[in-house]
Amino acid sequence: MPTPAISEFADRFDPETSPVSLGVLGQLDRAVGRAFRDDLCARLQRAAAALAEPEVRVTLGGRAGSGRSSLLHVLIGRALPADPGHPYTIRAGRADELLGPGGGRFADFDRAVIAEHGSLLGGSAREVSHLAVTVRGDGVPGGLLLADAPGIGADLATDGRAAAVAHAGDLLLWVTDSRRPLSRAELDHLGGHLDTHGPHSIVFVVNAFLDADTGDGWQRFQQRVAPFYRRRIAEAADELGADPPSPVFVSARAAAGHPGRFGGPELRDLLADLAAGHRATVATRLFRAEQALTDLAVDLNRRTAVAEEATAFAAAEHAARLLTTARGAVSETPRSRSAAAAVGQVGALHRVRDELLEPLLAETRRLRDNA
Ligand SMILES: Nc1nc2c(ncn2[C@@H]2O[C@H](COP(=O)(O)OP(=O)(O)OP(=O)(O)O)[C@@H](O)[C@H]2O)c(=O)[nH]1
Ligand SMILES: [Mg+2]
Repeated sequence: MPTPAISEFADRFDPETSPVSLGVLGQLDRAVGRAFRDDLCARLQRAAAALAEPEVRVTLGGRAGSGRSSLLHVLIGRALPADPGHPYTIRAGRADELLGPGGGRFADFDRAVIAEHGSLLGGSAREVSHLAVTVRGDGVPGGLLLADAPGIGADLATDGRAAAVAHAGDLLLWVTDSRRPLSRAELDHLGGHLDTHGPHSIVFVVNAFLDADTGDGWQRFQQRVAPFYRRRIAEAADELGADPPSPVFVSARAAAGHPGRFGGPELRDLLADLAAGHRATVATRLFRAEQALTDLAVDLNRRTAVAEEATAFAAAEHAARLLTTARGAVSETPRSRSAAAAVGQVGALHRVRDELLEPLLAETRRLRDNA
C-alpha cells in the first residue's frame, strides 16, 4: 500500500466523481464530443488506479546467475522449483499454491505441476505469461507482489522479456553479485527502467559470495568488499541519475541455511518497507502518475492547437466576408456555425487544461518533491 495520503490524492483524479469537474466535463461533452470526454476520464481513472494500487510490485532482476532464486529461497525458506521459462510472481498466501488464470488453484507447486502448467492452467504454455504462486508463511510481506524476471545477459530476447516484467511493476530490485561489479550491460538495462519509472525506482541488493559461509567470512566481506560495492553503486547511481536507498547486502547461500543472519533480516525489512509506503515506492508511483498526466496534456495541447487553427481560419473568413459586405453597410454578418463551434472547443479544452490537468500535475509534482 503506497500510503493513505496517496490513495486519497488518487481519488481526485476521477473527474466523474468531483462536482468541480462535472461542469468542465459537461462543457467538453457538448463542445468536443462524448468520445473525447470518455477517453479523458478513462485515462485519468487508469492513472488513479495505478497510483493507488494497494499491491506494491517489486521485480527481482539481475544478471543471469546473480542469485535471484537463491534470495527467494532465503525469503520463503525453501526453493521454488526451477521455472520452465516463465517468471514467477509470488505473493503471501495461506498455502503454497499455483494459481491458474481461470481461478484454479493447484496445491504444492511441485516440479510435475509446474512442468505441465500449460495444460493444467487451461491453455498452452505459450499463453501463460507468468507463473503466479502464493507461498505460506511470512517470508513475503503482505501487500507485496514479487516478480522474478529472467536474468539478463544471455540474449537480447531474454533481456527484452526481463525489461517487460520490470516495466509492469513498480520497483526493480537489482541483484548484483559480489564476484562481478555492475557491468555496462547492467547499467544500460537499469537506464531503460529509470526512463519510464523515475529516479527512485531501483533498489540494489548485493548478493555476497563469501570466501567461507561463516560469521568470519561475513565479517571479512563487510570490512573488505562491501565498501567497494557501496562506492560502485553510488557512482553508478550518479551516472544514471538515480537516487536509490542504501544497498542491502545478503549472502544468499549462507542465509539460506541461517535466515536470521548474513543479511536475511535486512532483506526482509527492506521488502516490508517497500510494501508499506517506502519513499521509493511513493516517489515511483507519483513519477508514473506525472508521466500519464503529461502524456494527456500533450494530447490535449495537440487537440487545442487544431481547434485554435480552426478558430483563426473562421475569423479570417469572417473578416473577409465583412470586407465584401455592401459598402457603407455597418451590419456584421453573423459568425458561421463552424466558427462558433471551434471557439467553443477551444474554451472547453482550455478549461480541462486549467481546471483539471494543471492542478493535478502541480500537486503530483509537489508530492513527488516532498516524497
Ligand atoms: N557461493 C555462493 N554461491 C551462490 C550464492 N548465491 C547463489 N549462488 C550460486 O550461484 C548460482 C546461481 O544462483 P541462482 O540463485 O540460481 O541465480 P539466479 O539469478 O536465480 O540465476 P538464473 O535464474 O539462472 O538467472 C547457483 O549455483 C547458486 O548456488 C552465494 O551467496 N554464495
Ligand atoms: Mg533464478
